[in-house]
Amino acid sequence: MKPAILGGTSAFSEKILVAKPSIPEFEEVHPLFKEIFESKWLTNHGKFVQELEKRIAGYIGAEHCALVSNGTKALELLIKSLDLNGEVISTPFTFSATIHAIQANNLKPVFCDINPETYNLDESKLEKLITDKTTAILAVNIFGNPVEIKKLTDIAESNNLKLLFDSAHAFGSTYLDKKIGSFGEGEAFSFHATKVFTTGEGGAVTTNNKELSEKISLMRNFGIAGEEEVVSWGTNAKMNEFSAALGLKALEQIEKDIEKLGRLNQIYKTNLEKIPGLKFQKINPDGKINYKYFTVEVLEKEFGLNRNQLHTALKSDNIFARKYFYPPCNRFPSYRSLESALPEKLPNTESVSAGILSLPMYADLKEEEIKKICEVIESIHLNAEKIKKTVQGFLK
Ligand code: T4K
Repeated sequence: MKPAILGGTSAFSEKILVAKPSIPEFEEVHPLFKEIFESKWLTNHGKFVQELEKRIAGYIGAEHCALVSNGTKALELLIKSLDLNGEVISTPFTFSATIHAIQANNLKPVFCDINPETYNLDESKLEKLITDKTTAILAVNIFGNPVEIKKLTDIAESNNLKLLFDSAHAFGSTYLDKKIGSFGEGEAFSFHATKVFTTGEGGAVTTNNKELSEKISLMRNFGIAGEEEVVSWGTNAKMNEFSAALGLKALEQIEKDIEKLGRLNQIYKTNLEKIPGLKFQKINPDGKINYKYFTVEVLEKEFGLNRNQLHTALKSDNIFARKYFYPPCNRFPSYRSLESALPEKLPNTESVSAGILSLPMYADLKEEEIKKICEVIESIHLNAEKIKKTVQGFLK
């Protein structure tokens, strides 16, 4: 196989994108949508939102679930509900929303470096960052990989800090045989189109803390407790009925999807592990992931090309991988002046972020398509020298 970047025929006639939503058949959601059209009840904590909250809490094994309009609002409201002040320690190797949510609450993010194998917060570096201003740790289960929850809980407890989780990627993942979603003070999920379980746009905070959940439920609806009662600060972060209806049907297929993604993950691994210079994320041995992301770290010396060159070469073959997450949040203009944002202090974040590539992964992806993607990657590796010359000049 000749890579398309060197003039070969493109491996795919149509674009293979990094994600594609896994949604039920239209016929399955149609009766629910019809009911919404007939009842004309579209939003404001309708019947489908209430039902989905119950079902998600049941699926996760958390006592409470508050649905919201997206994962960013879930994070913002979770943080807000804890009445924090000062500094919150988190990871720079995440989607922008994690750190923006800290900033949106007028708190100062403090970046802690990641473990270079798991890509999660390195808890052994965390304690040194705790000051008398620290009030919370916001850990991210990156690519669905559970963080060291037990160790983080111990650190949080012994330092009197709140522990909360950005579990946007981790719906359906488990830690010590328990679903992610009921650890710490609370966990924030995203149900965006790119996630393993989607409501189009959507999100949730799950928790075992009744008071917290009630607070969030109020805040997502302007703080309104009754017709003439606004009891707290609030915003509009409500989920609508169409999203909830879609979610009710999507939830029925989640375990099947995770099983399928697990098989696809294995096919990627089997076909890629023989290629030098591709490193895989190490999964927490106490956890199980939902397999929604498949990432490789490109080690330039062994692979022959760097991540950017591979990313460009794949595009010629109609494979649209993504650099999740590059640049890391510590390099964003809003955060780079922070003392903890200095790249020298975050060597693992910097190197993982420079080498990481998310390959296409979704339940509808066919096994043959994955095998073909792997063949393309192998042929790119075998032609690395020629490709390097071709892309030189327009890529670092
Ligand atoms: N915390 C973490 C750790 C997160 O990763 C995220 C979101 C959040 C918090 C915040 O949750 P939300 O507020 O978003 O609910 C995407 C998503 O927009 C974002 O939800 C996600 N993380 C992030 C990792 O990825 P982009 O800018 O890469 O998305 P986009 O539009 O380029 O889509 C990626 C691919 O998905 C496309 O190539 C095609 C496919 N796609 C996308 C959409 C929107 C579809 O097939 N259908 C669609 O409707 O950010």
